[in-house]
Amino acid sequence: MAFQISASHIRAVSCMSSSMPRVRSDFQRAGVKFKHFFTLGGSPGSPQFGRTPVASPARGEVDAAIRAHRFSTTTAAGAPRKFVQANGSSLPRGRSGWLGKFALGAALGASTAALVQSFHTGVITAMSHKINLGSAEGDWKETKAFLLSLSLEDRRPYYRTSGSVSLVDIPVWTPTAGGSEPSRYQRNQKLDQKISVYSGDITMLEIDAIVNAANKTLLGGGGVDGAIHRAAGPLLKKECASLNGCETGEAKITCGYGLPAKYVIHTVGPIAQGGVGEQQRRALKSCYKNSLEAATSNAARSVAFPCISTGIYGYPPEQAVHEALAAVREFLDAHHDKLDRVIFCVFLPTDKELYLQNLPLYFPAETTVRSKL
Ligand code: AR6
Repeated sequence: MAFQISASHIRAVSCMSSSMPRVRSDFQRAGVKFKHFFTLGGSPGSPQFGRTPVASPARGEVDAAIRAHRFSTTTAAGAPRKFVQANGSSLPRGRSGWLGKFALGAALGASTAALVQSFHTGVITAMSHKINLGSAEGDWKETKAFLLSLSLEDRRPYYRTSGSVSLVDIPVWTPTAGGSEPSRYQRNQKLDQKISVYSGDITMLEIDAIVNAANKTLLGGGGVDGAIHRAAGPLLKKECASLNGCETGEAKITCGYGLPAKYVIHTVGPIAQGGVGEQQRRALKSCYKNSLEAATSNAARSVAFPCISTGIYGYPPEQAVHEALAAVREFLDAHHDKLDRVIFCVFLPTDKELYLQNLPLYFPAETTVRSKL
């Protein structure tokens, strides 16, 4: 099945609309060439359908697709919500749909913005046919650029997880009066709405960034690292392979690919099986601080942490919790305007207890001032 938009199609449409010169210049400003040619291989239902362009769009055209998508100032009533599933199954609205929309829009004298929207929707649709997050064959750079150009809603059809948990469904932690120990920090009201403790699988979180407790190779492993790589799909490993590893305490950021999280921040915790000394403590705190720095420098406003180093790397959880809470508190004190939410994602009930017990030491409730009278 072949599909072509050529200058003659555009000319035909231009006869019907006096606004066409403006449309043409808008397209050109958006970086869209007038002789786009998308020929998609396979037939609907076949594994090749839409994934093997006979004439693959050049990189510049992919960039144009992304620029065109960003160019839009409307939120496209009627824009496709679901193009293609991450497993490659097909979509409710096809190429003929957008061509029809394009021609009809022109015939009815629709606004330039609506025409541009229809056009870029078509370009994005064509690009979406190339995305297969279950295969290691794809170009991770192209896929990353495409996924990061999408709105949250448009990215949802690409999730490879069986579900997702949205930020609005993760309750904010309510500061409570601490136990017998005095708080280590002053109350800071600006931070009260920014902390959550979430019990469950970090790969399900539909937030800006999740943190991975990785190893120095960044090529995957067991524990939470394995879970993240499985859910994201093989392109995550491809991008990780380009990063030249990561030192203990450092952090590097990648796309989330098939995850509901837009980004994955990979950090390498200290190995503490031989005991915890000052070096391990500092390295663990750096993991949290550097991960938050990676998040904020990529405009990620919601970040979830697993309990770094406390699994395979053997850091005692009852000590690790203090490094985690102190690092997050200190970062938020300095940069609270750059983050909306930091989520401590706990997998074990014992870790949940530890966080709930210790949070008041770092994020205290208002201290009750007793009257001396
Ligand atoms: N969601 C949230 N937390 C999880 C999940 C999950 N899906 N799975 C495990 N955890 P670990 P480490 C918790 O061992 O100690 C890997 O092989 C788990 O209960 O994943 O930093 C890497 O490649 C624990 O609380 O990470 C490294 O070689 C926490 O995640 C090495 O393990 C961290 O446990 C890193 O070891």
